[in-house]
Amino acid sequence: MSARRATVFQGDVIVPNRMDPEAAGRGQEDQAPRGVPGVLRDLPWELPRTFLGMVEPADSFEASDAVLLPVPYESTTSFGGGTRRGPDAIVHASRYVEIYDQEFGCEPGAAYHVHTLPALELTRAGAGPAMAELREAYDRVAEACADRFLLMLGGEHSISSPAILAQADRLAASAPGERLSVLQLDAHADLRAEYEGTPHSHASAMARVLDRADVVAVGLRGVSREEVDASVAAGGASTLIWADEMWESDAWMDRALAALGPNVYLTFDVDYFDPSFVPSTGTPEPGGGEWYRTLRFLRKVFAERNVVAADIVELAPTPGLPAPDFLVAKLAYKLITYRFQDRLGSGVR
Ligand SMILES: [Mn+2]
Repeated sequence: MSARRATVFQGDVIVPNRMDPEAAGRGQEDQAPRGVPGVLRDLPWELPRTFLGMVEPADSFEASDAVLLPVPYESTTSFGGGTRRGPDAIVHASRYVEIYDQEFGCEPGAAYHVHTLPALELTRAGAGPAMAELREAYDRVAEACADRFLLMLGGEHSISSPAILAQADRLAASAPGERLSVLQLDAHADLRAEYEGTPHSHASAMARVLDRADVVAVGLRGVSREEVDASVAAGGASTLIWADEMWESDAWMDRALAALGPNVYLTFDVDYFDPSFVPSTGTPEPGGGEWYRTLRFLRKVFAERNVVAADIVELAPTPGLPAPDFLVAKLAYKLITYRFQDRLGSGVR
């Protein structure tokens, strides 16, 4: 797997470095984009529409260490819409993320292979049928993935519940008695019993899983009284870590880690970030997480726990504003890198 090199990212206009002999489609035997005959392989083709713009071999899924599942589902977003376009924006922006990572002093994208699945188009017959359809699809994808790292890209946060319940069932089948922990990075608790008449709302995503998994929510700052009551009633199954306590010290990191069991599902709602970092989301709340401290925490979580699967949800791309898309693409790259950090060097720069 060879990594692609420097690219230029200029507002909405994206200019791959066409002079780079290592860029995809630049005449190397194994670098022709899929479907392009050998005699045309040295034309200046765009980067493949895959995560990180990597050329996918014919046996891409079998050869993969991580699998991306785009689920552009949107129906219950309450304030601003547009999460339907999230997965596409993430994959698109990821093609221009620098492969070299100074945190590890290497090119992690060359140490593992990521397979990008096509997007799942869920039924529009209503939230209930759509979530049932997702559960069935997710079960089959997770089964096919076996121990590959499955990262789902949303879409709105309601898609997390079927995925979490599927992973809770998989854990229970392989390790009877083990309870899954959910690490939720989010401005919102999503613990409403139902919202706007449906129990399948993005605002109820975690209420759906509380009786099957412990939920540790980090970065909260837009929470209702009812949700605080639901958390108290859930006892040890629900841990709330407020955004304002995260500003005071890093003690919250240990508190969050201590509340997580050995097997963790990570659900990352991008409204966790301060809107100065990610304004492109349906329900932006001031006072959220920032980049480096969040990465430090995530690296610890992946080092100290078995992260069985993850999702990134609620990116609603803003036309003409590529920075949030780029941030979330880089976040996805970081998550996969942290998952495989054991394979990488000592991190010497
Ligand atoms: Mn949220």
